[in-house]
Amino acid sequence: PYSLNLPDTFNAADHFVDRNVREGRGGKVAVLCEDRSFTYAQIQAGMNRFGNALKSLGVRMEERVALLLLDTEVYPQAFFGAIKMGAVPVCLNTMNRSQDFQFYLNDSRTRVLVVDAPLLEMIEPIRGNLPFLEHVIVPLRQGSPLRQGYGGQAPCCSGEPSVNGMRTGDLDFDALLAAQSDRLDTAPTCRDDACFWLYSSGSTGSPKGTVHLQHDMVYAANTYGMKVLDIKEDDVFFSAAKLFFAYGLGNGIYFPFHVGATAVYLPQRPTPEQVYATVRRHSPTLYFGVPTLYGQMLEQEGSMAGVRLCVSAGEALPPAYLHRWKARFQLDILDGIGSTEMAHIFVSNRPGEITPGSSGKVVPGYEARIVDESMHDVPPGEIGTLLVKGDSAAAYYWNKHGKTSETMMGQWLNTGDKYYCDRQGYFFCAGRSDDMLKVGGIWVSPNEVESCLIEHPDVLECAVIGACDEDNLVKPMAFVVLSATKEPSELVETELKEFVKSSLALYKYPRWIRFMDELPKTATGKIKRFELRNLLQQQQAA
Ligand code: 3UK
Repeated sequence: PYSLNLPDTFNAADHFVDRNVREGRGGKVAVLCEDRSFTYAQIQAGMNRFGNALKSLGVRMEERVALLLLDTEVYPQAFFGAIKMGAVPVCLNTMNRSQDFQFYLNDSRTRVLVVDAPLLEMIEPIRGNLPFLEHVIVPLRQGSPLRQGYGGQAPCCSGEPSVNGMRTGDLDFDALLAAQSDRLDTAPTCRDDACFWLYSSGSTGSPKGTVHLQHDMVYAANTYGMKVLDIKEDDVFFSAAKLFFAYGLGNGIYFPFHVGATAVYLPQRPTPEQVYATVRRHSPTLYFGVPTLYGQMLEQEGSMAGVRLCVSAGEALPPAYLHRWKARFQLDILDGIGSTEMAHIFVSNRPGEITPGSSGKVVPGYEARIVDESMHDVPPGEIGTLLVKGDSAAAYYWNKHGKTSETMMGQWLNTGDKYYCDRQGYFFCAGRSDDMLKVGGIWVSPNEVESCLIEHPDVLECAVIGACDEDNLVKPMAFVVLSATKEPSELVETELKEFVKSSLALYKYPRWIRFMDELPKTATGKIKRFELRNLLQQQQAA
C-alpha cells in the first residue's frame, strides 16, 4: 500500500518545489527566517537560478555539490537547485572541524562548495588539500544578523561575519544567482537516481557517505509525515535540529514542502532563549527537538503557544521530560527512532498513544524485527538487534562495500541498535551493539575521542565510554593513564578537556575525566571498555 508508484522519470525538486507552484501555491509562504519571508514561487526562482549557476560552472548530473550552510532560505534553494539540475547535494554538519571537512570534500569529490561566511574559516586551513574542489560559493547577505552564527568555535560566532576567508575567485551567491535565468529544465533523473548524501559516523573507520535516492524523501513524508504527524498544508514547521541532520532535513524541508506548508528557520545555535523567541515570533504548529534541548527548555521561562505537537528523536527521551513538558505546556512529545540510513523516523509513538520510555510502534510503511546473532527473531521482551525495512532506506555507503553489505542486508537494514519489543508492539531501546554514543542526539565515536586524547603529550593511555548525567542522558567520560612524569590534578583535567575541544567538534569532549594507574585490557592488549562501564556502574550504585 505504500509502494510509491512514482514514474520512472522522477526528480525530487520537481515534486517538492515545482509541484507546489503548479498546484497554485506559488504565493504561499514556504520559508520564514528571522524577519524575512519567501513564497514557493520565490524559492522556486532561487532554486532555478542556483541550478543554472551550477550548470554555468560546468557541474554535470551525478556530481556532488557540498552544502556547509546555516539554516536559512539559502538551504532549500541550494539543496533543490542542485537536485533539479541532476547534481547531488552533500549536507555537511556545520559543527565539525576543518579536518572533518577535508575528509568529506575529498571523499565525495565535491567540485562546488556552498559555504556560509561565518563557516569559511573552517575551510581556509584546508584549501590547499582539496584536489577536487573547483568553486566556492559564499552567501553573504549583507546586513543579515548571522553574526552569532551556528557552529565552529567561538571566534566565528562573534564580531563581523568573516569575509576574510573569502579568496579571489570565490563567488558571491547573490551575484552569481542574479546573473542567471529563473527558469530551469528538470534533469531527466530516474526515481532511483542518487539524490542527496549525508555523512554518518561509525565506531571505527571514516564517516560513510550515505547515498539517498530520489524517491526516499517522498516515502518518508508519505509514511511518518502523513500517517504519524498528520502533516497538512496549514502546518508551520519549526525544527531546532538543524537542516544538515537527516532529522532536521525532513522536519524543515521535505515534510513542509511535501504538503505545501511553511517552514521556520533559525540560523543561530538553538538555545532555549532562541527557540522560545522563534516560537513567539512565528507561531509554529509542529516543533522538533532533541532530548537535551527539551531538558534545557524545561529549565527556562517561555511559551509554546500555537504548537499542536512536539517531536523528539536522536536518542531516547527520558520519561521525566515527557511528564514535565506535559504538565507545563499540556503538550505531548512524540519520541521516535530514526536514522541517517533510513532518512527519517520508522518506529514512533503516536499522538494520544504514548508509552513513556518507549520509542513507540513501527510506523506504517515500515517493518521492524528484533533478531539474535543467527538472525532469528527473538520472543517479546528479549533483547536483540533491531532490523528495519522500508523504501526510504539509503541505497549504499559511497565507496564502502564492506560496510554497505554489513548494514544493508537485502531488504533489511541493520540499525546497530539493541532493542526489545513488548507484547503490545512497543519498542524499547536497550543500547548499541557497537560502542557509539549519542550525545545531544549526535554521534560520538569513543575511538575518535581516544585518538585525540592520546595526541596529548601527558596522556599515556586512555579509554572513553558513555556516562549518564543527572538527567540520565549520555555524555563522554574518559579514563586516562598519565605519563610517569605527570601527577593527576584539576589543572590537568581542564587542560585535557580544552585539548579535545580545540581539535574535535565541541560536543565530543569528555565531560568527566578519571585518572587511573592502569586500564583493564584483554590478552591481546585491547582496552576492555565494558569493564570500565561496569566499574562506573558499581561506583554509582554504591
Ligand atoms: C539513535 C535513538 C533511541 C539510534 C535521526 C530521527 O538520530 C537520527 O539519525 P542518526 O543517524 O542516528 C541514528 C541512531 O540514533 N536514536 C535515534 N533516535 C532515537 N535511540 N530513541 C530514539 N528516539 O541509535 C539510531 O540508530 O544520527 C533521528 C530522524 C532522522 C534521523 N536521522
